[in-house]
Amino acid sequence: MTKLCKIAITAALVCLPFVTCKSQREMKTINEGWTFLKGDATGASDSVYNEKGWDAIVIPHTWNTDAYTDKAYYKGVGWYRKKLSLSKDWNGKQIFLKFEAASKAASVFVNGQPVGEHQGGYTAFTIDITPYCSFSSPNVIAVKVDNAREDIPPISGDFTFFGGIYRDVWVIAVPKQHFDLLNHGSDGIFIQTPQVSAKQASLAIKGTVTNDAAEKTQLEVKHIIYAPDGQIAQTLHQNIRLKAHEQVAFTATAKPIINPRLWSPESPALYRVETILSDSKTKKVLDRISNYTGFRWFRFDGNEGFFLNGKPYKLHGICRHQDQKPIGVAMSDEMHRRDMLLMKEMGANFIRISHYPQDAAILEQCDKLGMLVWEEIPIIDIVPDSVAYANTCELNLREMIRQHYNHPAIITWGFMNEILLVTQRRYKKKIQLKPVLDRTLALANRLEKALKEEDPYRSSTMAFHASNMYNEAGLSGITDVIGWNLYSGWYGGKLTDFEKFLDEQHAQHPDHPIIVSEYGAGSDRRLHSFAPHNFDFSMEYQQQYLEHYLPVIEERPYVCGGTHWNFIDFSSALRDESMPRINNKGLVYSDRTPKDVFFYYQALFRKDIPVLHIAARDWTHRSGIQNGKDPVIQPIKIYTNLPEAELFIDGRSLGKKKSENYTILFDVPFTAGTHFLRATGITGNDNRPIEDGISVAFTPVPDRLNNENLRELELAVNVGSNCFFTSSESNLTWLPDRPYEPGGWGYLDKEKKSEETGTQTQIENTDDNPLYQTLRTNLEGYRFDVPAGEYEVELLFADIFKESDNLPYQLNETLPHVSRGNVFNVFINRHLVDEQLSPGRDDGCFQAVKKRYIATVGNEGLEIRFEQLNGKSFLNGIKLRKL
Ligand code: GCB
Ligand code: CA
Repeated sequence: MTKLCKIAITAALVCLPFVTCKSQREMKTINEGWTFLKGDATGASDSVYNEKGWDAIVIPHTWNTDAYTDKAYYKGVGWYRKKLSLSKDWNGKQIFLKFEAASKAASVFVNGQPVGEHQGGYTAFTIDITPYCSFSSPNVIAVKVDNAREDIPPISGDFTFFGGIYRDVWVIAVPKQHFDLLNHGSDGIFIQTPQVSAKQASLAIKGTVTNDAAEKTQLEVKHIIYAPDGQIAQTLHQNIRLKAHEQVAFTATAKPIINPRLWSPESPALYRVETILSDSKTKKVLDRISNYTGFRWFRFDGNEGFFLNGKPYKLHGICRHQDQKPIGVAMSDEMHRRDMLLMKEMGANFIRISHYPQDAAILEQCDKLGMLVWEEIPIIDIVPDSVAYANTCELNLREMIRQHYNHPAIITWGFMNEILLVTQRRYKKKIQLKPVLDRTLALANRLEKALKEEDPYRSSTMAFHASNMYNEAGLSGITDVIGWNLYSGWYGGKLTDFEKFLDEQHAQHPDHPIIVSEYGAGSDRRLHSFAPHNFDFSMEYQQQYLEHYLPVIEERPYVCGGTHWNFIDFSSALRDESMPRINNKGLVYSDRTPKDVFFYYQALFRKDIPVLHIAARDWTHRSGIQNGKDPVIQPIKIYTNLPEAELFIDGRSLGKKKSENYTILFDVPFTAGTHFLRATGITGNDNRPIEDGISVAFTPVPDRLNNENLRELELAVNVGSNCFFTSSESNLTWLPDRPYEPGGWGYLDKEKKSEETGTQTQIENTDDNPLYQTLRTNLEGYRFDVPAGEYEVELLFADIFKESDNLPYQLNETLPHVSRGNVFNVFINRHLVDEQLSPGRDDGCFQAVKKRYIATVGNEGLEIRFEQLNGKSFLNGIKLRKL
């Protein structure tokens, strides 16, 4: 629901019980009863057209749920049609259609006539359709939408450019005299609060009145300012004369509001401004708009950080994309609101609405919940050599600002994200780079100017990647605030390079206010490690990474704050990695279930509630290698903002421990079976006991294999990886790889020639990507000291050795898979079981290949050996089962 809908409700309430609302603005959603065709079709805009083969759909709708499976998701044209009957009472009124978003471009037809066009997939647009309407028969609305346009941002980026009409569609009827509805998709009323202090606040209301009638008219504009408690604080009047078909702008300035209730994340007090248009003579109300506003002041400081209402504030932020698997961006307002509630619950006070303007429901929630906002338009990676593109950028920027102008939550507007990333990759030579830098700088300056023209009262922000070229090129001097997207310890470098970079930047440009506008690490619930490292996608590495980053941001006064990348696991069709098509840096999974690390943030961000969370939800079905009958010791982490906590397993205390950096680690002894973990603590303020509990199932894997423990065992090893991998298809856990020791099992590497390696490229033919993406090369073999008997041996292969660029995200189509000809013989206990095996040659590179062999074993144990014939030998996984 948008703010506009509330107006309709208010109007209805005010008019009860007289039921004479006719004269006022009426609006309703028209999301139902549409038909859709993926593709272009001649005649689809006509009023008479055979819709055979079209799908019946409702809005919100996207045609790109294919982006969760196909890298080459559909980009092109889609058509929507709907029959719309208009009430006879509306005859004589002005009729508008409002689309909250159609991605990327839309052409709208009413009864076969073109009525309007829009460029930009993330901003709303409104069209006056009055001259084309019929009040006696249904009107045919046809909309052609196109998400392939390259003259409209975004044209590059690590997310899916979903196509479709994916936000609400409204029909609006107003009397001939009304507030301007055609101002860049805004509601035409702009509220400013240029000067605010604890003592007093100024408030001005700007707008435009339109007379669509053929007669002159005399009107009155009244503004009623309601305090947060609902009491009228002030009423302002203005008289306006309009000639036939005239538009007149107005400004109303309120008397200073004394001792205003301030808006803040802790106390988001909202004032409401009702703007009413009525006929001076008859006093009949013609139009009415209601807007929330709030009083706050803020500043970004290069040395001291961010201040709100005079107080220093760390911006505890997150970035948010707008999709949810499997429905894509066709999300309901309730779903958007749920996300905001979750972020608030986590304790965030800031959101970077990235990389594009989002649903009105989001902004409305930001105001109400007290979430400061940076909102931006999607100019990403590179500026193309296109005048049309630059023009659309400016249009979309102005639209965003006008549409969301009245939200007190918004403190800064943004444009451009990592705009030199692809620029640098594509143009290596200075002579090639120069024209691109020139046009990037020109566009940035143009947008900054437009931004300040639109809104002199808010800041501007750009987000950069870790390159000094932004300083050298002069880009960092343009906006008020600089965002650094920093991934040291993820895409490369060490974790500590993060603070090094920040401190260097600050020393170089102490006057630049800095936000850490992105930082994050991928995580996949199927992967766990006690020795995590970057790019292993283990839940544990993400935790380790964030546990390093967050204190760095907290402890540096000059850092205004950070916006974690990303709140959700989101759709990025071009991305491969452990979960192809998904960027899994979320603090919550796609379905919004929090990851354990969510509670690290909550523990750190929230001072108002006790947080005590056993961080084992991401891994409730564990396994580990057991020596004899000894319990298996595994670390269990607690996230808490309490000074200390106690952990129990099956009622037995493991002691009390103090927290450090909002975490406590316990060594927990696990034996086979399901165990109950319980954590307890005492809150500091009121001495209240609190607790958390969770069941963990544990399946030990024997270190020494014998007839007894092999009976039910499926011994599976994730070769070449430090990670446990649990297949979501079979639930089987593949253990981290290890070297052979006499009496046990592991890989053979007498000459120390073998290497762990891996790829981020998707492996075809499997859902178990991470298992195949990690491997060991040049290994001699694998050995299991098993008793005599018959065994099934399974070997997993995927040849990953082809020319490939290891970009963080692939921006071009994948290169052809060229096998370099890795050929080897495979022996089991000296029997040649596979001669000249070459998974790459036979099945193609990046293909999962699974080979099973039956082996009869005597007293010598079981040994698999590889003999390299050409290139290298490799193994991605191994599994053993006694028959
Ligand atoms: C970035 C981009 C963002 C990506 C993110 C990532 O720097 O701004 O769009 O999704 O990194 O996960 O790589
Ligand atoms: Ca592996």
